[in-house]
Amino acid sequence: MTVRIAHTAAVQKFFETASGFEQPGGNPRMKAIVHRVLTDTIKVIEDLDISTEEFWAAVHYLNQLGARQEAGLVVAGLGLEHYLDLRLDAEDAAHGQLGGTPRTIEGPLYVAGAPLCEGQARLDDGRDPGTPLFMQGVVRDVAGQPLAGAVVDVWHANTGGTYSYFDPSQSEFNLRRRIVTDAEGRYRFQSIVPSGYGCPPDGPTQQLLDQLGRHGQRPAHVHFFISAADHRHLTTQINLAGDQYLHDDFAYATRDELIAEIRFSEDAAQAKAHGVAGRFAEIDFDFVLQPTVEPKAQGRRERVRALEA
Ligand code: MBD
Ligand code: FE
Repeated sequence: MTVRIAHTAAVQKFFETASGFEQPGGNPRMKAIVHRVLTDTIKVIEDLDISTEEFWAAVHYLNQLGARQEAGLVVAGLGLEHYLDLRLDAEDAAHGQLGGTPRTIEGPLYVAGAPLCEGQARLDDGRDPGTPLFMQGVVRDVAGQPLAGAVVDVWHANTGGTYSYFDPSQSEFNLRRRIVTDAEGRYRFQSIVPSGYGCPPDGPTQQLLDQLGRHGQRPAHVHFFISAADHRHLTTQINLAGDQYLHDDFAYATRDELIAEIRFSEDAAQAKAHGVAGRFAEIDFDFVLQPTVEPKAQGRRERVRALEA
């Protein structure tokens, strides 16, 4: 049986002191959060009879997560980032804010400031031998009206499942663009068909997933931030139909409305019309934004992101 002291007045008082409750300075919100985390932590230690060795292994694990920049990865893998979406969905439902393309997680691999293009863009630098992909669609409001001048900020992995910037072997902003929709609300781009993502096999996230008996794979997917004046910012992704991990995503981002059909073709005339030779792929996907008058809701949520000013 584990020895219990967390509930005693002396220990409770001690963690109030450690949380700065007796100090006039500091941030009351941070004091409240730290106090709750500390008292819940010691409760976990006692309830699960955490050994001293397990405690120090956890401290070492946090150091490894930081050293490998994987804190954002492990929160996706443990479902916490998806939980934030579920919580926002519930909040929207409570406010009757329904309709539009569903949100899903941003993930840890966005880079701000990708080149801005009008109506259409080429995302790949021509160095990845992947299958050419032609994706297009319309950004609309909930009444079905096209939104001209909306920004489609798109990013995805290469055929190795890695992202430019985080993979320094790729060129700057490879597979990342911001596309402004045309007068008909239309965006289109040429890229390459991405591969699914796998957690670094030697990293701390995969190490933990191994302990849970889980894999660290995502289906092939394409990320989007969609924004337009007087509309709510949308963070979402499409996940590609047919992928073996479509309904077994380690980050739980797949939603039924976000599954995109991908058409592969070897039609020579169509390939020529696209300006490519041989096999290519096409995806059509429209986005629908909810209205808002709130300026803050029109931008992405604050988060430390690569190259964000
Ligand atoms: C990804 O590409 C991703 O989208 C998420 C959510 C986590 C890890 C890698
Ligand atoms: Fe991703």
